[in-house]
Amino acid sequence: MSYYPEYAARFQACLAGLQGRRVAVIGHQRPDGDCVGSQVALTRVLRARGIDAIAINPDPVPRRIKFLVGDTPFFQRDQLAHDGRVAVFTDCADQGRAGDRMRELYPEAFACFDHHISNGGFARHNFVDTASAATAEVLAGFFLDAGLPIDAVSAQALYTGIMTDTGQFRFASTSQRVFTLAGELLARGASPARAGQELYERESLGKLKLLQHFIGSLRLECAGRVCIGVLPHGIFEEVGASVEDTEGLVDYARSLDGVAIGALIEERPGVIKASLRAQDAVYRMDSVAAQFNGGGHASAAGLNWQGSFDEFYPQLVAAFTRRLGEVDALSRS
Ligand SMILES: [Mn+2]
Repeated sequence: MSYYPEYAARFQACLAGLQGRRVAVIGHQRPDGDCVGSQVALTRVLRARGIDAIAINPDPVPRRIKFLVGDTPFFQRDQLAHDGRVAVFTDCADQGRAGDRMRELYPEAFACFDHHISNGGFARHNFVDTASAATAEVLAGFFLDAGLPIDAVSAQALYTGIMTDTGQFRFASTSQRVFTLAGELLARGASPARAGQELYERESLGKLKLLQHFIGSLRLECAGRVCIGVLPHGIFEEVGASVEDTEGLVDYARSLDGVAIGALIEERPGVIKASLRAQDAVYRMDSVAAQFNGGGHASAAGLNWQGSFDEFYPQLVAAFTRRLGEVDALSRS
């Protein structure tokens, strides 16, 4: 059984290129389960081959996914000075996703493992499989294809990455390969119960209050096909939540019956951050986000935009209106 035969030779060449080098496995800002899970597993697999690898993130590992790290050497950007390591990126659509300060430390990207449609191939060795649900899925398949041992910590990390990026095995990207690989990871020590408990049964009161506020802010646009919620500046302090508590909120906007696109807008001083989620890849959230300097997947994308909420909101609704019109035209033709 081979999961990613088309990448096997190039993956071996990449591994050979890392042998004897010191490696930094780098994830993106505001890391999620797929990012951290992929970093943990890749770092451990490289270390098992005698490679001096460590994982580095621009932001702290969120509370609920800390359990994935185990005894993996995992650092935050500011804990490290320039150390001449070879940079390998996971789950980053572009080098900027890891932040400008990371680029100062690691200007050259040796390799990148990813599944974002907006990834243009910024590394020397690019492994970007946009048909995959998660970077953790790509890595699990690569490791199994190459016969590399996956220990229990890595199995849990990869399983959790797949679980979170598939929306708990619900999204359209949830393929037969996803389930087969998940089964292989269970056989190597991953616990679905542990992942479910840590991710979904440990909410903070602040998170639920943030959710309450977000639900209260929801408004329907585009004849009920778009639902948008807003987190105003200062809300995190007001309810006692942290930035990482926004994870999953946008799914509530999309979950309304009849809604094709859900959005979360976060107001910050001078900057608007937005997360866009569509019911179907046909809506191309990555290209809507790109109109505001963002990117991501066809059904899940994000952006950071310089400006005020009052400038941004009508432009976003207009972009959604245009996109819905294009999709309607496609389905008529
Ligand atoms: Mn991912």
